[in-house]
Amino acid sequence: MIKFYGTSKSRAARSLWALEELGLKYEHIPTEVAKAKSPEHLKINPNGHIPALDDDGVILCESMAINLYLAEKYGKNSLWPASVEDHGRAYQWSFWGITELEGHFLTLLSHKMFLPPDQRDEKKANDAINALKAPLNVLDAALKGREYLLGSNFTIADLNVAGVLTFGTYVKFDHSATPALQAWLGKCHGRDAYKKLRSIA
Ligand SMILES: N[C@@H](CCC(=O)N[C@@H](CS)C(=O)NCC(=O)O)C(=O)O
Repeated sequence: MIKFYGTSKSRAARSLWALEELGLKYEHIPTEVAKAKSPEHLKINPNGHIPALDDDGVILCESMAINLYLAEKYGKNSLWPASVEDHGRAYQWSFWGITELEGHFLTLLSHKMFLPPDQRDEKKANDAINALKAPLNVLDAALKGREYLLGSNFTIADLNVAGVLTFGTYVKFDHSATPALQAWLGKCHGRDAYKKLRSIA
């Protein structure tokens, strides 16, 4: 039995997306960000964060690790690529998403919507937008002339990177300067499993 902890209004969204893509049955415990450090949740993830997964006693934290695990275990004919070389590329893009993009998006969101208005700094928001230009151009170049990051199929590499780019949707991030990225992101976010997240706590 799979138990999943975390809400769709957090980084847990990307793992809920993976669970939905894979069509897995799971018990959803919608632990909110504010409850991530509760004594009950610390027993599941001692770091005090969401998401967390309990797959029949295999307890994992870290959204990217959860997704790569789920894809490899349950997605051999769907999200998980066939070759070892493409496993390497899936790891690369997943880690790239959280190291090259995520921090800048969080800074942007903090100064556009999370912080109380009097603590928001427009310059920090603009610096984050500028810092995102180089990695987003890298992604755009990688997507030119191909449907998805690893070729013609949507895989966990796409889900993990598009999952990080979900942050941008909160502030209607303008991707028009990177058309290949924009077209690819539209396809990823147009998937039924992604759209289902709206109806999940
Ligand atoms: N690297 C972790 C980050 C997890 C994380 O920081 N989650 C936030 C919610 S988006 C959280 O639990 N915050 C609550 C807290 O730190 O108290 C992952 O990707 O799973």
